[in-house]
Amino acid sequence: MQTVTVANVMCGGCANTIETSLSEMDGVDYVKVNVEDKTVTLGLDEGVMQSVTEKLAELGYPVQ
Ligand SMILES: [Cu+2]
Repeated sequence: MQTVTVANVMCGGCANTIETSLSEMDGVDYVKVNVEDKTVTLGLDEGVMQSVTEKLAELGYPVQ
């Protein structure tokens, strides 16, 4: 598991968007957003972090 801090997470809707989008990606085994801390905890296969980072930016929640 690894945790990243992301910008712009404001509410449960943001959390849903992130969790739904990332969990559909290949190699993402676990994704949990903490709205209060603006963090995303991830369980990823090797080498998937780059595409997850790109997806988060695309969704409007860039990794800090
Ligand atoms: Cu929101």
